[in-house]
Amino acid sequence: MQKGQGTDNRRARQRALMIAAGPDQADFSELTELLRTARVAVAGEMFQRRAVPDPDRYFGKGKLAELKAEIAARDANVVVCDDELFSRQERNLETELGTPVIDRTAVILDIFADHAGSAEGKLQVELAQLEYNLSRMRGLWQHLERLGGATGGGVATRGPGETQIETDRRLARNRIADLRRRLEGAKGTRATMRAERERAALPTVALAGYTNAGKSTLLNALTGSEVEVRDRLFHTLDPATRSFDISGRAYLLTDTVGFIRKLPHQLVQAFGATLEEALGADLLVHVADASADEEELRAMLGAVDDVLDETGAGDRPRLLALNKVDVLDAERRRELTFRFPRAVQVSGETGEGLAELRDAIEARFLATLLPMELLVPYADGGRLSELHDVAGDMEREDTAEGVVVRARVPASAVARFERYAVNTTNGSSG
Ligand SMILES: Nc1nc2c(ncn2[C@@H]2O[C@H](COP(=O)(O)OP(=O)(O)OP(=O)(O)O)[C@@H](O)[C@H]2O)c(=O)[nH]1
Ligand SMILES: [Mg+2]
Repeated sequence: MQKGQGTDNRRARQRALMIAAGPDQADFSELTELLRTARVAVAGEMFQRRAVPDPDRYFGKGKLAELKAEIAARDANVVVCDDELFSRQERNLETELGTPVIDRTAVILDIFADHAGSAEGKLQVELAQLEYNLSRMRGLWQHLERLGGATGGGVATRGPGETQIETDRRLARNRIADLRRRLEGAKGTRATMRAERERAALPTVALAGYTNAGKSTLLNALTGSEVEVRDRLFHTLDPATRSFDISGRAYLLTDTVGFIRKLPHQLVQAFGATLEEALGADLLVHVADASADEEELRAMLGAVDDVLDETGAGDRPRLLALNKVDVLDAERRRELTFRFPRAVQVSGETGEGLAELRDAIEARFLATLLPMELLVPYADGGRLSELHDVAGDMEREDTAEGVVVRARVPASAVARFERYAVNTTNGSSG
């Protein structure tokens, strides 16, 4: 997965000083991980306690002088802020410090750009980066330069060329429109693939969760496949779908991009279509890293819920899988059982709890079937075998108008049979 040697050397030369401001002491561990993933060295950190960051300079005046001294003392050559900065804050900071300043969003976008594999993933990341740059009045030249990968810093830093900004903005808007059109096209292809899957009538399960929670590891453990697993953030960007069996019924399982706190909204938007597609599954398995401490676990669960809500998947039937329990002692496991009584404790690494996870997936899936009563005219008799494929066993009765059937239909297939419905009751549970 190594990029060119040049990329690594360039990144290795970047030494970041991390900054944050807010009412509570910042935890820099996640930003450290993000920078590690982006292959940027960490030279130090600085936090200022204040109710809200300064709207013009992020830090207060005095703290800025301190920061400047720290940059020199630690031999840092880039400042990375753990919040998304206004472009005004970023510009002023760069002027006062004489060092490139980037924010958390830029780092995440950079990692996504580096990890995107599929053609669609690349388009999505490019769209997100352009919108981010456009909103910060950065030039397109810089964007193109980064795509070419020839020069520039490891993570995107501002350069000269501000004078060209207007032309660039127009070019950027054209490029954005072009990317949107191409992504629409990709969406059409996916819709066709989904229609095929629906005809195949397989129930779908999607793994969602915080980055590095172990989604790909679980996908591999459940399906016996070999999706790549790495201890780095946002390793998986493109949904990977595999099939597996529970009690003789085949399911499709999809691995999705990881979430993170303060996930850049440009990315949520750009990945919206693929996420929507994956998260429209019959069941979402929310995978969480249970080896995290209590506070971190709560924050990660909340961040995932937020993104699920944002993508409109908040109301899908959901199952919580607490992963990595192999590293927990009995007491912590009991605490987790008490706090999350409906969750399954599992380890993708050791295979512990996988049987329970399969049972829970099956039980949840069966509970999402909607009981339907249909009247299928004899002329449409062919639809009955189609229904049988999706619904399994069903009761049928021949009447003068046609066949009356009572069946339990997967939510994803309801639309296909709705026009025959005579008496549908909504029996789903969440
Ligand atoms: N101890 C332990 N480690 C695990 C377990 N599952 C995954 N890991 C480790 O956690 C790290 C991340 O695993 P992945 O499966 O790549 O996580 P992911 O959720 O797919 O991550 P992204 O694709 O980056 O969002 C790897 O180093 C795994 O080896 C587990 O059950 N126990
Ligand atoms: Mg993954």
